Order: sequence, then structure tokens, then C-alpha cells
Amino acid sequence: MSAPGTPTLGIGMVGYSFMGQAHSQAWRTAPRFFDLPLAPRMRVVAGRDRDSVRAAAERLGWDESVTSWQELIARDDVDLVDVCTPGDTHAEIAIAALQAGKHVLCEKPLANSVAEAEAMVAAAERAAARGVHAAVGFTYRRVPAIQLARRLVEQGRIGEVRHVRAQYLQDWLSDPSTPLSWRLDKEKAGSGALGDIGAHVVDLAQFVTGERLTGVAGMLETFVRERPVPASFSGLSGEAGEGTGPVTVDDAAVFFGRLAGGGLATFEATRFAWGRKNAIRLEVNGTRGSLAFDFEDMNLLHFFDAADDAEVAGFRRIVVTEPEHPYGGHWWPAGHGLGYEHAFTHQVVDLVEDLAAGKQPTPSFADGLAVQRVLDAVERSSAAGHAWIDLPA
Ligand code: SOE
Repeated sequence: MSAPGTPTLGIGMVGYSFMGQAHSQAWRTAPRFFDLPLAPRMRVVAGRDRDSVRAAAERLGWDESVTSWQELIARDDVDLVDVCTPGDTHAEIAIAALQAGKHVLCEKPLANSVAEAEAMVAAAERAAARGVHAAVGFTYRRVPAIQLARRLVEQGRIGEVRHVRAQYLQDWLSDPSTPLSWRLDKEKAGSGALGDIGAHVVDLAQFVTGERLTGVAGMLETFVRERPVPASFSGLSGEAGEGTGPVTVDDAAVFFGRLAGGGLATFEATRFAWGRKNAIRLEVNGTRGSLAFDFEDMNLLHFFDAADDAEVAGFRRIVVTEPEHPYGGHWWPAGHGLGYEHAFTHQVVDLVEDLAAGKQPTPSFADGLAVQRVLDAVERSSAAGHAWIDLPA
């Protein structure tokens, strides 16, 4: 728990399903394992259905629940609004919160279009001038092995980046009888695998290398165009109901791009990779070595140093749980690994520390916009017969 006398940070969260649950555990857990300069108080959660949001508040540890996000934003005891809703409401909620002087943490992808993301960046810039800050939840940046990869690239341990190979593979749509959900509805989600999971690997590639993509070309595919309407849906699975409806987003995206430093990057995002549940694979090859990561073994980072003696050279398997490692020493003894939820806790820790220091947290809305521009360019490229699309610097 935060030390007595620590100033509080009142949190209001909008949305309470999969992401809302992950964020709730993070707000609850962060002050118990890290000494935070501000003490988060889980004041209020908003959702449309009175009974469900009340039950969620109780289950997830929020003091109160409301059925209007406008009411949540208007409260004096809320200092930060955590947006955990589908993408079609991100811009409206985040901009209103920033205008009301509340810090914002917004789930990814930042928005459903470049225009919305640009409006969010403009609102964030105006707010930053008043000391109010916004961040986007590309949570996988907070996996210790990913932070270590960034650190090693920054230290020059792999030299100049030549290749990035990035994949985000899931399988929850492989079965054509899996019913529809908001993630398959373009109006709500903006895009499919591209924005939901491709966005993560675009962000990771740019974060780990420290380089933006300067152009891309790609292709999108929807393999199953009609699915059962759901009788119920929770997380990534559901029960089929009566009748069917259209899938209006991509099931898979394959694209490639060039990095600002001249390296080549390839990307794959799919929900049709049977057996791959949440495989985020990132390999970076540089002039002096390579790094490799797979989220399905998320406590490990593989590092190859080309300077090693040929007789003993090989990928080093680093178990990223030592006190010397990013976020190390706050959890369990070395070797007692971390999981999916810890990245959300680290996200809260970094955000709270930056806010207390009056610093712009990362990834910023501008970083979110950069990813949005890549997603948009991949869609345009696919529609234009896989044409090359330049991205703004
Ligand atoms: C669904 O594909 C999803 O929940 C994503 O929306 C999340 O961002 C990712 O963390 C796990 O998969």
C-alpha cells in the first residue's frame, strides 16, 4: 500500500469487460508491489447497464458505479479517466475527459480512424500545456523482456537494425462457428486483426528499434464472411444464437515496411493460426547481433552476439526475472515468472510515476497516431492492389 500521506489519484474507468478487468487488477495491484508517488483510488466505473456495472464494480474493486461516462468525467474526485471501451467511443470520451482537465489512459488502438486519432492528439497537446496528460495502452511494451530488448538496442548491442520480423498469432476465429462480437464489426472496432493485434506488433517494432516505419504495403483477408449471431459473448469466446450476420473486418493482415534507419520489417496479424493462442513474436536482426521474443514464453529474451567466439556462439536464453532487469525486484524471487497481467500493472506504475513527475507518459497519443497511420496505410495498400504507401516522417 502507498505510504500514509501520499497524494491520491482518483481513477474513473469506462468499460468493464476483458480490458476493464485487466486494468482493474492493475490499479489494485500496482500500489501493493511498487512504491508509487501517487496513491490510485478506484473511485468509479461506468457502463450502460445498471445491474451489470454495479456487479462489476463490486467484483473488480471499484467504490461506485454509474451508467453515464459524462457523469464519471464530471466528478471532482476523478483525476484520471481510463478508457476501456471499443474503439468507436475512444475519441469522444478521451477528448471530453482531457477538456475537463482529467488525465487519460486509453486502450489501443487509439481510435478507429486517422482523423479521430488526429483530433485526440490535438486535444492531448492542448491539455499537456495545462499539465494534463494522455497515454495509449500498448501494454506489451511493459513486458520486462520487451523493455530489456529496447535497452539492448539502445545500448547498441545488436548494432544497426537490418530486419524486424513481427507476428501476432491467435486462433479464436479459426472455427467458423465462433459467433460474431464487436471485434468483428467495423463500425465498433475500426478494423479486425489489423487494428486489434497488428497494432500491437507495429508499436512493438517501432518501440524496440526506436525507429518509425516510413512506408508499407500489405494485404488483408476475411476468410469467414458470415458467422452466427451470438447468444452470449465474453472475452474472446461465445455461444452461437439464432441466425447469422456479416463479418465486416479483416481476419488476417500481412504487410511489410521500411524503417527510418533503412531496415526491412515484415508483419503478420491473424486470428486463424490454430494452436497459437497469443503468440507475439518479435525478432530483430542487427549488424552486431539479434534478439528474439515470443509472448507465449514471455519471461525469456533470446540474444545472439555476433562478437562471441564461434565455438560457443549461439542464442543466449535470458530469463528476464533478475532484480537487475526492468521491473525486477518488485515481484517474486528470480525465476518465478510473470504473466499477462503484470504488464498492465507495469503500465500503471510507469503512468503514475510520469504523472507525478509532470512528464508526458509513453506511449503518447502521438505514438498512437503514428500506429494508426500505419494501420490506415496497410488498409489503403490492400485496397489498391498491395501498392506501396509512404508514411509521414
Ligand atoms: C483480442 O485479440 C485481444 O484481447 C486484444 O484486444 C488485446 O489487446 C490483446 O492483449 C489480447 O488479445
